[in-house]
Amino acid sequence: MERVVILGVPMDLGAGRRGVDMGPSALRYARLAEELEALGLAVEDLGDVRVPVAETLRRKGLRFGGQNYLEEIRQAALELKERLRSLPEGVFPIVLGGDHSLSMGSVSGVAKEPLGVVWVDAHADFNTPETSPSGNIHGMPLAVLCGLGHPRLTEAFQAVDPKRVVLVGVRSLDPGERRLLREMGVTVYTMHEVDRLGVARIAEEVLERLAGLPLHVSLDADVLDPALAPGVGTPVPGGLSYREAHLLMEILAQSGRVRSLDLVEVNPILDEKNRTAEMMVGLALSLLGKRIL
Ligand code: B3U
Ligand code: MN
Ligand code: MN
Repeated sequence: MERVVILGVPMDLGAGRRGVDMGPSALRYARLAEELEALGLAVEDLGDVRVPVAETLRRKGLRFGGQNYLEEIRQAALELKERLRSLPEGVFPIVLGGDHSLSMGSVSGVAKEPLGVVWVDAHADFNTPETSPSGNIHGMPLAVLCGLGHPRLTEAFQAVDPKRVVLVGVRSLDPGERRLLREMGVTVYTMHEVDRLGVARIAEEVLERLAGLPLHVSLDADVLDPALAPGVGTPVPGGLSYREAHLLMEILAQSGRVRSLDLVEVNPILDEKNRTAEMMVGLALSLLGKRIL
């Protein structure tokens, strides 16, 4: 039986607004562990990584957001990295966020060997402190993983070859990000390609481009259409439909190469009756092999 480990990161310090720190609770409340067990998987919930409470960090003159909490975010992501490093071989970790800056820790934690990263997101999270319009660190983790950004972050978390990174579902890019993505040779499937090619073709191409590599999937709830997933901090219209998102997960699952998953950016304060968390749990199940027939 495949073993799954759940690890929460109740962190919103990288985001521009409060609330995604409650994401791990919402995903657990949406019965993630129970539903995985119903699939026949052995599930262990290891609880949460320690993250400082924003209210206790408030310092004179420093507002929430931006790069004010860079050291605190670094520390939480480092703890996540170490905990993932110490997991036994063959366990499938699911990391619950939390804002997307935690993926600096998740991807570098699972990247003991070369791996492919499938970053499913409305945004590219490829800003650096120089290109970022907001300064928010959840807009930077993929750049950091590829070696670009604040040295305090890149020295701890650089872990992937940008040629082995694929973005899917993108529809909001900052000008500097667009340039960096091109320069680094990251493959980007925007919503334009989703509409033109369809998710099935894109999923096949992703598997082909990352051929032979184990895969990490980093799933940002804001890739989904906001009508379907209103519980996110930075909604962008025109996202993936229910069927597109599930089909993408199902085809990736069929490859048998997915080794780890992040479920991030669920904001229960902005959600309606936990439907965004429930949607994310459904997608995790599809990625872990749930079939209709
Ligand atoms: N690109 C913008 C917006 C953003 C990125 N990631 C999220 N929002 N969730 C930025 O702030 O870097
Ligand atoms: Mn993101
Ligand atoms: Mn996003």
